[in-house]
Amino acid sequence: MYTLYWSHNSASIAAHYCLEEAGAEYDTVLVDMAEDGHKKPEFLQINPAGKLPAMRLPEGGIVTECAAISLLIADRFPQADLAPAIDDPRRGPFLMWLFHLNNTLQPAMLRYYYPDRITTEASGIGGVKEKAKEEIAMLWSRIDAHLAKNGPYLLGDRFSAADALLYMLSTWQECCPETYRRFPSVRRLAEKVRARPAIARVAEMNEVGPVVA
Ligand SMILES: N[C@@H](CCC(=O)N[C@@H](CS)C(=O)NCC(=O)O)C(=O)O
Repeated sequence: MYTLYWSHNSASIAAHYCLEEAGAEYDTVLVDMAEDGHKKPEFLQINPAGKLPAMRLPEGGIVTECAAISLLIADRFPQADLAPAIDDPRRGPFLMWLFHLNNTLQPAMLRYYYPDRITTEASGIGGVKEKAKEEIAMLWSRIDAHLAKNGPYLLGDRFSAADALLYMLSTWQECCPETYRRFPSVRRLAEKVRARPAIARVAEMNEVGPVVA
């Protein structure tokens, strides 16, 4: 049995989407970020970084990082078709998008949400947030152009775990107001992903509403 440590609408949701899509046997432990559950000693024993998500494996041991968990689940449940196989020509683009989203877009978002980690100057906070917003919009516009040309999914007509991650990020809109109105191909992908029954179940549990412009 897998155990996912999660909090509403945090980065745990991408991992959660994959577990549910895969039909994996798993249970969940709510680590309520609104109550600083991720900074409590019980959780720090699970992930000393104090971040979500974390997942306990059936064989023991913990994996953190939402993209790593997504890829692990995709690899362990190949019948769910969450990732192209290792020798599939789309494997490279799949990894590229998964890493790009987790390693470039998501950190820009984290700079917006945690600006005090970027500067020691209180007066610099506003500038850090503005710069992060600019970068996020630029990254969405590149992704949108790719999807307009090659979509509806990141890999064309094939859904993958990278789309689930993209969908999660597209719902974090305080850092990019009106993402769906500004980036219609991102919106099209989000609508298709949100319509998947497994994704809808997890989205509802996380209180993520339907896609609206
Ligand atoms: N690179 C990590 C980032 C995880 C992360 O920053 N999660 C946020 C929630 S969305 C968190 O736990 N923040 C608490 C903190 O950084 O103190 C991942 O992709 O899983």
